[in-house]
Amino acid sequence: MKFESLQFKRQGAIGVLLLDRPQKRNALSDSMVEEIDACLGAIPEGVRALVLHGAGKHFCAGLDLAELSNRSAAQGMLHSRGWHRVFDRIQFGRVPVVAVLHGAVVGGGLELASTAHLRVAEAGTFYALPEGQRGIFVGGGASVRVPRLIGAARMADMMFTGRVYSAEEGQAAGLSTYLVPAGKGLAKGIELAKRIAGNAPATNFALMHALPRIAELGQDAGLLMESLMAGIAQSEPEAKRRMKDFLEKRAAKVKRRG
Ligand code: 1HE
Repeated sequence: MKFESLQFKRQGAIGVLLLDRPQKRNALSDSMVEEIDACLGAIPEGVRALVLHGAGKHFCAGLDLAELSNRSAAQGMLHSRGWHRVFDRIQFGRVPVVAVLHGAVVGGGLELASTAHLRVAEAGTFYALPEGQRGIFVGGGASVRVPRLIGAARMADMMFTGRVYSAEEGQAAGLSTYLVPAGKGLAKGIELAKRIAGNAPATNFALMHALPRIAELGQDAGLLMESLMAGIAQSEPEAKRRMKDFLEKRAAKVKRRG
């Protein structure tokens, strides 16, 4: 796959997608968002997990502000809906995505990061939603996805005051679930993606497509949907094989850490 502002590389069952516009801090131009869409549509069949990271000093500086210029309200709404479509395709696509974050993860960059299923942050990562200071509002799904990670109150604080979260604060608040030393993010992301790629497909499907929906449901409907998903997953031959492997002492036990 050949792109202007992205690079896609395959490493066996893992795809590695690099935002590759470092001279503009990987700011998301319209063409770059279109390329992300095209890349998602062309993920090779055997790829079972994706790592998303950024070239240069930062993960992503958000919307390309040079393209914001003279949009009408209607054009702005359509533009935002375009991001929603592509970002939904990441969150509810075929393969789980691990985002590896470093440097700035700001504005649309945080919106992009929050579509991923796991976030690994390097020391030195910082998070902000400067839309508040730029006189605009988020438009790439942040008001839906970011409160689910850190709560609406923290997101509102970021936008009201321009508050910047450090890597450590982001980890404590829930923006990332892994915090690693600077320069170690990609290796950690690939390690996690390999682990994810080794899961049964039905389990990954349930985690990507059922869990976030169940989490939004009331108890009755949520529990019913859980039962449906559980019944489907456990009836897969892959699940039966894995259970048999454990019972016949061929599978690893859960081990205490350290
Ligand atoms: C950009 C952008 C951009 C950098 N659009 N060109 N996002 C923001 O408000 C964040 C704006 N960016 C920054 O605060 C800083 O650039 C960074 C903290 C990300 C990086 O700082 P630094 O010192 O490494 O780089 P720089 O010198 O500021 O930028 C290098 C070049 O990238 C420079 O261009 P040049 O031609 O002068 O070399 C910058 O203009 C350019 N650049 N960020 C366009 N974002 C769907 S709604 C989503 C709404 C949003 O995302 S709003 C938040 C936008």
